[in-house]
Amino acid sequence: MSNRTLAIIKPDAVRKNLVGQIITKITEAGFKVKGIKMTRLSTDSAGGFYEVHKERAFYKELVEFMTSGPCVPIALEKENAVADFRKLIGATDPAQAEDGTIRKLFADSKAENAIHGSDSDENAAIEIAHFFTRKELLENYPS
Ligand code: FUP
Repeated sequence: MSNRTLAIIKPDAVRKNLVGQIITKITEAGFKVKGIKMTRLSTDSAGGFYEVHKERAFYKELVEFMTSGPCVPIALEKENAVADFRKLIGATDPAQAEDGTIRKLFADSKAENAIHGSDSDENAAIEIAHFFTRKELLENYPS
């Protein structure tokens, strides 16, 4: 699973009709789409996804936001995917993000920051499995 990462185009960006522009940025940066869907997370699913932040003050607000509308999870492949994707999306707080990054271009705040990217190869594998079965990934489609 190294060379893979999970992106989520978050509900704020879906509401703002930015799905196409964000996917274009991702593919222009050399990432290949291996799996993609639109889904609305349940409270259980969003809570589980962000389990590591359970004790944080922003957790409840984070789960409410992530369940507030549909999001678009995308399994991506590229050499050095995790690090390169985090560079492409920029800092958590868009005010701190570098020019040209997806969060700088499209995010409004630290809480509603347009896009998620896995932070390690191990988490990428876990997060891809959170959204996609093996059969839903490109290489497993019948040719
Ligand atoms: P990132 O890896 O950049 O997505 O950031 P974190 O894993 O630290 O945080 C996950 C999500 O929690 C962020 F995308 C937005 C939310 N968050 C807040 O709402 N407030 C904070 O102070 C930090 C994170």
